[in-house]
Parts: sequence; C-alpha cells; structure tokens
Amino acid sequence: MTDVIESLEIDRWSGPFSAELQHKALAALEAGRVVFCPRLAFAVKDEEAKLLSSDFATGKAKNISLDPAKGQVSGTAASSHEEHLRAMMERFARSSNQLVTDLFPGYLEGIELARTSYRPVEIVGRQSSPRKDDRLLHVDAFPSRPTRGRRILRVFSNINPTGKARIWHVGEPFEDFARKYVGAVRRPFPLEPSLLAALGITKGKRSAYDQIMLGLHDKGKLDPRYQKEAPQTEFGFPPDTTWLCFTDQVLHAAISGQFALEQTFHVDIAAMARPEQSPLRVLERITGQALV
Ligand SMILES: O=C(O)CCC(=O)C(=O)O
Ligand SMILES: [Fe+2]
Repeated sequence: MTDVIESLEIDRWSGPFSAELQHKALAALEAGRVVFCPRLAFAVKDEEAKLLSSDFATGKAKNISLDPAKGQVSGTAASSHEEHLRAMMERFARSSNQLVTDLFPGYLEGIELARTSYRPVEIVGRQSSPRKDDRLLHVDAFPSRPTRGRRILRVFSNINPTGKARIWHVGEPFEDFARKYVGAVRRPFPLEPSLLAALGITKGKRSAYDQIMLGLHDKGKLDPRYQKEAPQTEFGFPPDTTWLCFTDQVLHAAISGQFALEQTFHVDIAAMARPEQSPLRVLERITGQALV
C-alpha cells in the first residue's frame, strides 16, 4: 500500500515548478498524504559533518531547536559547535521556506515559519513518557501551543551519513481515527482555557478544537490496542531525501532513524485549496459544532 505516499520528481529547493507538479503536490498534501521527494537532498557542508556523529548526540535533548523569531538555538550542550549548528539549521529553514513558497504559491498570504529542529538522537531506545513518545501513532497537537485550527505543516530531510533510512508508520485517514475517539474526549471546565493561558501554561487560549486534538493525540497513543491493530503502512525515507505533510492530519509514528532536520510552518485554513479537508472542518462536521 503506497497510496499514503505521493512521490514527486523534485530535485531542487526552489522553483519555478510546473503548474502540474504544484497541483499534484497540493492535492496530495491537503488530502492527508505524505509528499515524498526522493531526489531532493539537503546538502551538509564539510565543516558541519562533525554534527552528524553519535558523540554529538549524547545530550538529553531529543531535539535541538531554532526559534526563527529570536534566532536562538536551544537544547544542546555542545556550545563549541553552536556556530555550525546554527548555520546548518538556518540554511535548512531558508531552503524549506523556499520549497514551500514555490510549491504552494496559494499559501503565501497565510503561511508562517515556525521552529526548525535538528534530531541527532537515534529514535530506537529513546526514553520518553507514552504521551511524548513519537514512536506511537499520532497526529500532532501540542499542550502548550494551541493552533485554533491553523494547520501544522512539516518538512523533513534525512541527513544520515551512514546510509540509514528513517522509518515511519503512516496510519488511516484522519476522519476514521477521529470518529473512534472524539466522543470520549474530555471537554474543558468553563474557565480552564483562560486560566491555562493566564498562567502561561498555554501560549494563548485553547479552543474547543485544540482540546479535542489533544484528546485525540493522547487517547490514540495511550490505547495499546489501537497502536497494535490500527491500519498502518511502513515506509523508509532513505538518506538524502525530503518529505513533507500536514502532521496534524497524517497519522504517523517515527520508528527508527538518526539525524534528520525538520521545519514547521503554520498555515491558515483560509489559504487552503480545500479547507473542508482540514481537521478543524472534519471535527466540526462530526460534532455538529463550531469549534473555534
Ligand atoms: O522525527 C520524526 O521523524 C517524526 C517525529 C514526529 O512525530 C513529528 O515530527 O511530528
Ligand atoms: Fe508527530
């Protein structure tokens, strides 16, 4: 089963891309498929090669992140490498931004560049609580960062230097997943969203949509039977390839792999070609309620 993946013959980070290619990419992305670019490599420079070693990855942070607004790198102890790390991550942010802008020109008015991350730790054997364990099938929803319906778009490149693929499982369509758990998700207490925001626990107020997405995220991860029996397809992304998807919609689990770069974007639903495919609109149809 490869219909969860749309392979595209893209081999550079900037356009122009043909209208046909743009259309194919957009339709696949918004339908909840993974857009896979087997010929699009992110080039690591010679002086950055030392960032791709397990020595470098011994810190406790699973991700090193770069906040584009502050230009600040966090999550690494290796300050001697910070300059190269920052250069590599900034270049990945620029490249991803160029790719997304040229591939999806319709998003231009409604897209925002969020965090960049570098993931040097081998996924197998990484310790974390079930809720934070991305080896379990999930859609992205973050407790401290409500999106109020905006989309989470992520671009990944495998930069592993030893030939190792990054293995994912990709699950069922979002709506099938959502229908299984939406009825069981706890609704917030009346003042809960305001209180969490006032205390700085959430960045802005959680909407009913955010509450449901968090609930779906947790219920799916904490249900061993779902993890075992839910339909899923294994896919390996080889080194020197790039892929992107709406991670708030695509059920995904990262099973194994080491050394990847990731760039997050937020996209307004109004900028989508088919907003009715967004998790917000799907959940509103299922519940019969406005959720933002
Ligand atoms: O690191 C990966 O390959 C994917 C992890 C994940 O679940 C995510 O980035 O949303
Ligand atoms: Fe995820």
